[in-house]
Amino acid sequence: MLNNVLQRRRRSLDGPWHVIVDPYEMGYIGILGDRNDRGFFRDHKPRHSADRVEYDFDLSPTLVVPGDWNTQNERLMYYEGTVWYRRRIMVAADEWRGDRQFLHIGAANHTSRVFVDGDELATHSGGFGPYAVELTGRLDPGEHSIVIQVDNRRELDRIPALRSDWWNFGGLTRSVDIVDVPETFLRDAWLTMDPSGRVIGGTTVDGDTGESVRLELPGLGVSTVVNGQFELDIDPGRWHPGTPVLHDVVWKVGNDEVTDSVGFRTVEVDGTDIVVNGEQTFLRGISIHAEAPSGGRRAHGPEDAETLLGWAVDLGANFVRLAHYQHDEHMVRACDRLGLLAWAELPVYWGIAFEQPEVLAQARQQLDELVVRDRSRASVIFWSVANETLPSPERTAFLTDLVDHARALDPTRLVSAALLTFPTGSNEHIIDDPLGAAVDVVSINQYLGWYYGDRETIADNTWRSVFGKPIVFTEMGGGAKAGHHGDVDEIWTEEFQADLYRRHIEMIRAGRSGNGGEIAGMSPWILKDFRAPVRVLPGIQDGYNRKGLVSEEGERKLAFEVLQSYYDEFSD
Ligand code: GCB
Repeated sequence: MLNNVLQRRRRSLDGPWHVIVDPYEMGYIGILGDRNDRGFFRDHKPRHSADRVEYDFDLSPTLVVPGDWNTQNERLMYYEGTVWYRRRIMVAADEWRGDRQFLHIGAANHTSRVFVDGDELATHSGGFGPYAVELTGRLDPGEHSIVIQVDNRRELDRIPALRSDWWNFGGLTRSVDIVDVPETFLRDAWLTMDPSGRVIGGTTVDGDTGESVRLELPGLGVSTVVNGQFELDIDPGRWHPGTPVLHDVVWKVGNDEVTDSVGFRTVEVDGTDIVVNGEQTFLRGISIHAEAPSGGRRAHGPEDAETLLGWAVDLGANFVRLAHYQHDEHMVRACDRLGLLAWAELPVYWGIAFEQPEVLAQARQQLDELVVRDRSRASVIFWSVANETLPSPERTAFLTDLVDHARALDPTRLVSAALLTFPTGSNEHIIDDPLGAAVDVVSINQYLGWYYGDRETIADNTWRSVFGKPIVFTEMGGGAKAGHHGDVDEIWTEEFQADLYRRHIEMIRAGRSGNGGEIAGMSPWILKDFRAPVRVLPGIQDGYNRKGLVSEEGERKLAFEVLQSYYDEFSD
């Protein structure tokens, strides 16, 4: 674990890497089982005319990092397996200012192994979490080989598992850097506000743990020594959705210094209300996948984040659901700047092997990485541990464990999971999924008028839970192909989708918390059309889930305006 990486001195390894596609994984075991000679991670190449080396990174094609491999090479669009990435770096005599270096990988989907100069150093599971590998002592002046094996196979015991309604983009999908730090440095340093308005924080020092940590918030006149978990006696102005206030923060230990920009707000639940900074706040949201504003590739970096979230701001949203996995750190940092509340989620999605303890360990590890990376972000108000999981004793025990784990890591935020709902044959819906007892907010995905139920009578539906907690519709909606116009009854037209939104909004208006109901927010499905191999209808879907309010190239559909005019009714 190494957080605040974007604020640190680092050498970027972004750009082209040579790659070898290896569906049979021979590069790991060696063609004769002689991995130490012939494994690709050795980064050899034929050096003379009789040399028996059967691979050569230098002559192999390149892929750009960060980026998925699927959209960079047509032949890899559907590829699921191993790709070997190789980058050679020249280290100058005066390259490093610090004593220690770490290779930091923003995300590698799904399982990856790191090799430096032929030595295997680390394995990491989980396609959306960051990790760091210490390279201290390995990067002396001269040339070095960095090889990363990335494998995106879908497996029953992975998270996510075998099926999902999004593209299984493989590769080094986020930035790769070498982070340069002093002998003693801050692995982790965070600040946040708890529901009672206390500013709390924590630090983890690596190196000389006897060194004291200084925390400065110059704008608030704070300069103090802190250690481990602490509380600050200050009353900062509040970060609020729509009016975000961020404070400069400086952390120092020994020769290490790292900066941050942090906002403070409270979030809690009061009966069926969600309360932010003491104000009942209806979540006017939209769900977002990590797919770029254009080109149908995996999103990464600050520009993609600004564009996607800019659309959410135009929509009048105060909330975004970052579905269905951990998004890029740039997304939550942009939410902080733009004043958007955010829901952060783990890819515990359809068909997880809940009975396997190793799978639970993997989920906990992904949760650790997410919380450690993002717990200073005022925008993030939810940790979501799952999406659409079929109730069973094993599933509820597994997810309750994760809920408890999230609270133990961070007691200041709300914990939830997007629950499945089923057609009931009636307009009255009572949510009694046992997981509702464990979470703070009962979040549900429902597709009235799309997968089931009568479109004309959507507005007559009522929603309650047996838990007396806020209900948030984490999904609702339906598909339309941008530019496809027709009658409201004609499926896939923009008119049909817009009508669906109008009717859902009518239902939500009547069922809102504070208005006789329990609905405290919504994040319809979804901002933008996104790639999904299960969406095969020719001429309409062509490999895209069409429930976006904008097309895969950003053209707005009619439903965008429908939702926008509802969100415009809110005065804040
Ligand atoms: C869902 C899933 C989401 C799908 C969506 C759909 O319930 O949570 O991942 O993409 O429905 O379009 O069916």
